[in-house]
Amino acid sequence: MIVFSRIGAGLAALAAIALSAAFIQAPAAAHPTIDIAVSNWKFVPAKITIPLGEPTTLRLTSTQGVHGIQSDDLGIPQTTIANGKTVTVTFTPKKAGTFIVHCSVFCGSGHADMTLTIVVTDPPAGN
Ligand SMILES: [Cu+2]
Repeated sequence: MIVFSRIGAGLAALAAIALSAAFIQAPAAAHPTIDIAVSNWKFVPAKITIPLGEPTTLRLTSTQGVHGIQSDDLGIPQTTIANGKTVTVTFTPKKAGTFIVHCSVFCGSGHADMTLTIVVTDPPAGN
């Protein structure tokens, strides 16, 4: 009987995790999400513009090869994008400017030139 009740508790915990995951996904749509296709050896689009101080979500899908992004300046943690997978990363830029983000996972001959340019714009006065 003890074993059965433990299994029951385990299932309840799993159900709770599944429910909270469903709730976490809903608000993610509230701020801008930018889709980026990743392949050998490019990010498409190669340049994006985002507002200063606003949470931004990048949804990166690799259609070829394993790649990554990471930026200390922008607060993007090391994020690996496996072949055929989609990963999302959310960050809030704290500095305006143009940031060249290199692919952060060695991916072959085009790796050194594989960059994503992120332009962070200060919102116009009055906004
Ligand atoms: Cu690379």
